[in-house]
Amino acid sequence: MRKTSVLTAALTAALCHNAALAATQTPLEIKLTETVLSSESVTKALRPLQKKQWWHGKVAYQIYPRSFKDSNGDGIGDLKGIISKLDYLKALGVDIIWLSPVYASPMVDNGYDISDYRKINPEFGTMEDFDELLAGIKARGMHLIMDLVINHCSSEHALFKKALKDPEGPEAKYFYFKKGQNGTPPDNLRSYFGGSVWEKVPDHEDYYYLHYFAKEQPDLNWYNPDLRERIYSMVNFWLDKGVDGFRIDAIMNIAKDTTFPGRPPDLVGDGMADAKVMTALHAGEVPAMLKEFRDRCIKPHDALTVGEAFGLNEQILPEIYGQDGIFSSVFDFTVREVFEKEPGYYSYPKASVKLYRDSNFKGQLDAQNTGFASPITENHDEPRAVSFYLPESLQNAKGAKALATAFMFMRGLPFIYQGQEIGMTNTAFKSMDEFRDLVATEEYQKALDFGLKKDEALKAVALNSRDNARTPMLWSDEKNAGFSDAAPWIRIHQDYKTLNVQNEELDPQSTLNNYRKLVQLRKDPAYADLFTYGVFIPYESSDDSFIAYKRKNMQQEAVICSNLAEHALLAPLSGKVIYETGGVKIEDGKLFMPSGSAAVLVSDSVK
Ligand code: TEU
Ligand code: CA
Repeated sequence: MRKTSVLTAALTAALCHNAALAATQTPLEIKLTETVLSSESVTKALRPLQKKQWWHGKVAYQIYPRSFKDSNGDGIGDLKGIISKLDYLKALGVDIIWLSPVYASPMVDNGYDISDYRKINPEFGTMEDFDELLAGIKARGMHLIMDLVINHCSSEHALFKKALKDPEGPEAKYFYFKKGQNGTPPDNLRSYFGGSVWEKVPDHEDYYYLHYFAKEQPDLNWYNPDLRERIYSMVNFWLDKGVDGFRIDAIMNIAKDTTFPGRPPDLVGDGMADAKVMTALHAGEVPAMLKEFRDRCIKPHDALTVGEAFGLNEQILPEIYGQDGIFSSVFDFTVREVFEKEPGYYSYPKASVKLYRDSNFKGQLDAQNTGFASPITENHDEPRAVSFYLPESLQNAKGAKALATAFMFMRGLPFIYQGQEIGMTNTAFKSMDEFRDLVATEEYQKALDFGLKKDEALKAVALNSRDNARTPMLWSDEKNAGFSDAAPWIRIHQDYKTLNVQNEELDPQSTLNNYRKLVQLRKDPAYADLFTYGVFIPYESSDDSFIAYKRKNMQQEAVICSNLAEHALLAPLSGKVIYETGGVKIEDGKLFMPSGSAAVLVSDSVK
C-alpha cells in the first residue's frame, strides 16, 4: 500500500463512512499548477480569428460502414443499416456524421481503394439508399461529411487499368509511371504498408508505378491539371447532392519530388526510407496545391473539410487550417505521431495516460494559436483508447467515462468514433486468422523479422491492430451482437453479452448515457460559447495520470479533471460541480477523486 500521511488518512476516514472503502481509496494529495499562457497566445485564441462557421460548437461522429449495422443479413454493414440507427445518433447529440468510404471498391483496404468515385459499392447499397441516408440525416438536423480519398485510387479504377496497359500513354499521366534503373525501382522509398513504393508493371517490366500505400492503391498525379479537373468535378458532384463536406484522406502525401531522388536509408536496415519522411519534407507545398480545389469546390458550397494531415510542422499550420487556411480543420494527431514514426508495432512505446495527456495538451496549445483542430481519441486506424492508454484496472466503463470527460471539452470539433460512446475495448484476437486488415499481416511479419517469437508478435498485433476499431458495433446481447443475422465479416468482440447499446440504454450510469450528458453539456447554451471558443489552459500535475485543464473566456471558466490513476486523489480544485462521474466529492474546499472519476467545475471568470 501507498505511504500516506496521518493527516491524509484521517481525512479519508472522515470522507468515507465505509472503512473497507477507505482502505482502498486513501487519497494521495496532489499539486496542480495552472500553465501561464503568454498574453499573445490568449489574444490569438480569443480573437475573433474564426468568423463563426456553421460547424463551430458541433459534435461529430465517425461511422465505419462495414462494421456499423447490417440490414440485409450478409454479415456486412450497409447504408440501410446506418439509416436504421440515425435516431440513435441523434439521441447521442451528434451533429455531423463522417462516413468512411462507401464508393465502389474492390475493398483491398476496406474502401480506401476506390475504383469508381461516383458509384456506391453494392455491398453497402445503392445510390438511392445513399440519397435516403442523406435525406434522413438532414431531416434530423444533422450533417454528412464523406471520406475523400484522392491521394490514390484503386488499381481497379478504369483509368489505371488503361494506364497499366500503356505506361507511356495518356492515362499513365494521371499516375506516376517511371522506368527503373538496372532492375531496381526508381527510388528507395518504403510504402506505408511495407515494401517498396514501386511496383513493376506487368508486361512492361522496365516500368514501375508508384503506390505510397498498398500496391492496389496507385498514387494520383496531382501535378497533372487534367487529373485535378476530374477531381474538382467529382467533388462538386457530391457537394451538389447536398453533402456538407469531407474528411480528406492521407492528403499531405500528394506533394512529391517528381524527380524521385529517394532518401538516405533509415535504421530499419533494408536500404529504404519511409515515404512519410518525404511527405513531411514537402508538407509546405500542399496549401498552394490545394488552393484551386478549395476555391472551386469547398468555398462555393461553404463545405467543411477536415484534413487527415500527418507530418505537419508549426510553421505551416496557419496555411493549413488558419483563418485563410486550406482546410476548415485537421485532426489532432499529436499523440498518434508518437507511434506512427516507429518502424512497426513491435517497436511502439507503451501508451499511457501521461502520453495521452501531454500530447493532447501540446496539440491543443498549438491548435489554439492557429484555428480549430479536431480532437480525436479513436478512429478506424487505432486501437480502442480504453485498452490502449488506461491502466488495467480502468479498462472498463469507469475508465471509459473518466477518459470521455477529458476528451469531450477540448477545444475544436471533437470526433467520437463508433463504439467509443459505449466504451468498447480492444477485441481479444487469439490468432492471426482472426484479423482482416492487410496491415495486421504485414506487421506480424515485420515483428517476426525483427526477432520476436510468434506469440510476442501476435501480442503486438493484437494490441495495436486497426481491426480493434473495426469489429462490429455492439448493439445488443443477441446473436452477433445485434449487428447482423449472419456471421459477420470480422469476429465479434468477446464482451458483447454485457457490453452493448441495449444494456447501456437501461443504465443511467452507463458510458453511453454519460457520453450523452457530456455532449449535451458541451452544447448547453449556458456554456456553449465557453466550450467552443474558450481558451484552453492545461494544468501541470504532480500525478502523471491526472488530467486537468481549464476552459476560459471573458465571463466564465470551467475546470475539467479526470483521475485516471489507479488510486484516489485529492486535488486542490473547487467550483460548482456541473458534471461528475465515479464518486467525486468536494471536501474542505478540495476535490476527492476516486480512481476512474472525473468532474467539470465552473465559476465566473476572475477578470
Ligand atoms: O490513413 C493514412 C495513414 O497515414 C496511415 O499511416 C495510417 O495511419 C495507417 O492506418 C496506420 O496503420 C488513411 C486511412 O485512414 C487508412 O484507413 C487508409 O488505410 C490509408 O489512409 C490509405 O488510404
Ligand atoms: Ca449488408
